[in-house]
Amino acid sequence: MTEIDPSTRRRVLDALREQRIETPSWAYGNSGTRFKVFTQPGVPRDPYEKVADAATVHRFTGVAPTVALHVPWDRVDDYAALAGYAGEQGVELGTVNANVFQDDDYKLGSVTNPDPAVRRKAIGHLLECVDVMDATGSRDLKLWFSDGTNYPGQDNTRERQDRLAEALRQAYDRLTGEQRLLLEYKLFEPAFYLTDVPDWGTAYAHCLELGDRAQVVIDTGHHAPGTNIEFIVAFLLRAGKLGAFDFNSRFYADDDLMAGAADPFQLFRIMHEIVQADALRPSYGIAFMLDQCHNIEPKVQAVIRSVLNVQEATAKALLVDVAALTAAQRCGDVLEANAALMDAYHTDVRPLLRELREELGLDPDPVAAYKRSGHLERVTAERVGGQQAGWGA
Ligand code: PSV
Ligand code: MN
Ligand code: MN
Repeated sequence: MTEIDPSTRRRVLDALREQRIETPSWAYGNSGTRFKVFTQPGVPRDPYEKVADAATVHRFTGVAPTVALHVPWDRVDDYAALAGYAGEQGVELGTVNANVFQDDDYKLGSVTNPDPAVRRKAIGHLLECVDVMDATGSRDLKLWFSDGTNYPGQDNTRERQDRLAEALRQAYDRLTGEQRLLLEYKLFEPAFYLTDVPDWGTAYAHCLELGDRAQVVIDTGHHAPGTNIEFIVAFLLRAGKLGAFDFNSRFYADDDLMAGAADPFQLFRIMHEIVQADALRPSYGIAFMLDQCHNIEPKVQAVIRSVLNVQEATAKALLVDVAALTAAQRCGDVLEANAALMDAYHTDVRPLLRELREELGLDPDPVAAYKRSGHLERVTAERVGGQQAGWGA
């Protein structure tokens, strides 16, 4: 691509101004692998400090005005008060993520457990999460289940699907107003033989059964290597069933590395589907979230970098010459069609993004500005004994 013409520039800047990226509370806490959780200086000691870190990311990027909660990792006595605090900090509380994967009772599953008492407990937690949403004003309940089996014969696969459907129904029926249920799938882990919601097709089928306010979450780290994720995006968009993303990068499995770090071209291809469907604007309803853990890198800075990576992929997707692309597609010109995409992908959008930030009254280089701000030094002095994100807790 050569020069960006002024009207394209304006169109792209306007779309980018509207873009919203939600950051996860757990990205700010200490995290690690099953081998070691590393502690970092200045890490939040409670949900309030996680919200404060999310607000810091928003102050430097201008496009991350909400923070997702994970319950019970972010349990507080008064969620309305937490929401009030978030407002004072300049952000809002976003998606509520349920957690039915860290209790001894869930060894054989949570909502699909063969024991009805365990299922009741798990469903009780899902309903409690909707209570939290009522208090915080959150729109979305995000459900990911670690449920599955490790050995053939361990449990009855069809009955587990029935139990899952029953639990989802109870959670869905508890929603009111604009609230939505978002169902996330994952190929494997922690179950290794069979996972009860292993793929988008399973999630989609359950969401269809539930109704309009049930939609699918695509976590970019939850697929087999080589999966064409943008196809899934396109399919779900067409069906009106794409509710949210959990963006992150993977090299091997569910690595939870920074979005856009491992495969920025994949992120561009995903955002191209979104832009083509005019689904970027917040009013369309997709929640663009990050789901990441920063085990070895400074956390706030890494979240800022991830937000910028998503923004860069989006800017490139917005630059695709749709007229040229469509014309080439219609006449079967494979190479010109591909070139239309690649031209946009190869455009250096960093000057455009600097311009955007200047328009928004922000520093054009958020990472450098954050480093200069002294935030890390300040929280390191203030916060002693940071809280673990949840993993390995
Ligand atoms: C599961 O791997 C997952 O992607 C779900 O979204 C969880 O809520 C999250 O990770 C916890 O980090
Ligand atoms: Mn996820
Ligand atoms: Mn994951």
